[in-house]
Amino acid sequence: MQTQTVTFASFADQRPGTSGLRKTVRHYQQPHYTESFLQAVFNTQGIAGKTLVIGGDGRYYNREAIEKLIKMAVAQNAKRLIIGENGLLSTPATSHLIRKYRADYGIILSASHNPGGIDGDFGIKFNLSAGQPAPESATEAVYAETQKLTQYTYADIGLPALAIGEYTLGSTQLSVISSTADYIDGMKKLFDFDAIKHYLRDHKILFDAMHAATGPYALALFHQELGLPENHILNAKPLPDFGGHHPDPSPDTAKALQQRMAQDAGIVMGAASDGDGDRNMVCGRKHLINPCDSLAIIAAQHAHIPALSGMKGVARTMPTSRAIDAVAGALGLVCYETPTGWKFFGNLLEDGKIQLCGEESFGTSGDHIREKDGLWAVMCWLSILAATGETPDAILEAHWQQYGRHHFNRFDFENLDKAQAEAMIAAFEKDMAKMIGQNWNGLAITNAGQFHYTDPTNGEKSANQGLQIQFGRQARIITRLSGTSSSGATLRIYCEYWQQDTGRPAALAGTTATLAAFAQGAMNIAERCGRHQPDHIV
Ligand code: G16
Repeated sequence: MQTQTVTFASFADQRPGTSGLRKTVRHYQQPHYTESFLQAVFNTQGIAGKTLVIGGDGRYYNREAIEKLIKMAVAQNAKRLIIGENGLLSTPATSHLIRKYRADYGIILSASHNPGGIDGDFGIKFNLSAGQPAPESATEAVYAETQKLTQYTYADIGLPALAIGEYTLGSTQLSVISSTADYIDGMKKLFDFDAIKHYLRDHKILFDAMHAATGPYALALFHQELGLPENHILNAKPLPDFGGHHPDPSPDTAKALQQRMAQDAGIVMGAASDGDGDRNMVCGRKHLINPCDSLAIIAAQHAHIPALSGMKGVARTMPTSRAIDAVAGALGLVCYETPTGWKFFGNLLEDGKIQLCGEESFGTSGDHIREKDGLWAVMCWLSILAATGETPDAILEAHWQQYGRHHFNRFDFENLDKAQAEAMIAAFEKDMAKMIGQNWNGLAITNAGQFHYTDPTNGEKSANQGLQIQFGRQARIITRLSGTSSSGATLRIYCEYWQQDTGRPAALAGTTATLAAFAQGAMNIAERCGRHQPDHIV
């Protein structure tokens, strides 16, 4: 086997964000850019003698990146590469496979919910041996490595088509496996398939795979295993540009789902997932189930979900509404609050402190893997529906009645000038201390400042994870800059307002929108960043 060593000038911009290194496809296509990041992962995690799981969400540039990865890993004597058929693996399936095959680590080629195609985004993230997203210590080590890296080696060989089979390349075993089989087997151990199958005989759901990684999994699970008619799974074929759509489950993007639900009154629940299958959106006929409420309801109803039997602890990210805290309080569960980023749940799950976790950005999962898992969340909902015979709307409304409603919305300002946005956040932080004790619209500000996190399992500290203004248990405003945008800066403002009696108008008219307007004014977004309105309200 011939190997080639390539020398290049190191890159300064390869610091991973909330979830891996996300850049535009064209940025990744620069000579040596992809290889530099991969080599930095190899150098910090090791490659000779290692077993890796490799998969991607099927987006544009996936195949090229996988081929580069294989050639580099072979030249550098990886022991075994486990790859999904045609290079396709959802993020939750990758986490499952890393655990199942006791791999040393995994590499996922995905920019998750970001748009795809040649003008879209690409991303690389890596997960450690328990299947969890690399923590900050590991991603910072990769970043430091990229700053000095000037060389990589690859094998000058032809590669087999990524069809299921075992191949030998140099001293590396290449195992191309079914993308779905192991994952579906795992699901069988977590849920009562017979009960759900029985329920789906008389009740129909609709699932939108958004032409992304989840399509083959949804067909295998809902159609082949659970008997849902095939035409109830929309956009099931993974496409490099996601069919020109934005693979981010939300009422704005899952249009096909909404149209079909409007046409067919027999559909009780709609669901969708994102580019790499880790996010989920669930809706009834009347309500979108806000992800914060969905998490709280899964916790409240966990007795109906075999995967969550014996649940002791739960966690949410800091911006996620406190709906789950109310449930945890009532059920005697411990509830943890982490920074944004699934990676922060990893140690809590690994340590057995939590069995359920989730976040506002449409992420929910349990302790079966170390990633969020869109299909798992849908299976939780199906378990609840099958056990109670209720509709999602009825379950949501009954939940609000019992625990009060935590109104929640996120207001996103996209593509801001990065320097301006950072200066605005810094100036706002300075002003915040003065806010404590002030009254606004009848609400007292009880706390204001940065959120810092100390991991309770190992004492690792993560500072400056977002600014929050607290109005006791009544309301919260949180703001931070996104760590997943590929260009400029995205400012997120998360607003939560708790209303105990949902039968009456809320005491704060406009609830979350009024809170957002307050934050916009306090931060002076119009003057500092030239924006008057958010681009998206989720
Ligand atoms: C990732 C993280 C999530 C986070 C989301 C948005 O998800 O795993 O924890 O909520 O990004 O992060 P940000 O607010 O920094 O943009 P995914 O599905 O994109 O990998």
